[in-house]
Amino acid sequence: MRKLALLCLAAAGTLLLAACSGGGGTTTVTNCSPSGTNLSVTAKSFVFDTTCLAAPANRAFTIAFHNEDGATSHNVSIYTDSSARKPLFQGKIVVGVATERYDVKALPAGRYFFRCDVHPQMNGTFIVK
Ligand SMILES: [Cu+2]
Repeated sequence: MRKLALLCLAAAGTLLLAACSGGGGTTTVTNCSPSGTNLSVTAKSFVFDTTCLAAPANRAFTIAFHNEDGATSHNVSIYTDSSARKPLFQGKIVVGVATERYDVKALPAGRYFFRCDVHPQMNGTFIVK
């Protein structure tokens, strides 16, 4: 009986550790693959629901951008890299809960960067391939 209780404690400890190192469930994904030309991303509680977006190379695509933060401005912009100096696309800023469909021109294959211009800490990898 005592042995079982100890085992359970150990298991609980491991779970707790796993939860801590996982950063509360938000993992940074830096690799993903395109599946069609209709992309979608949601901003909620000042984070995007993904840290990786992907689009097919040399084809125009759309991004359905959902802002779920009331009275808050967000957008999605794509830059050549994380310095955010050279924009490839800058999405219209969406204020409050709304959805905006962005039309993005075809991009050559590459590994780019996306972010919210209002909150640069909201960002991720943008893959075109
Ligand atoms: Cu934002």
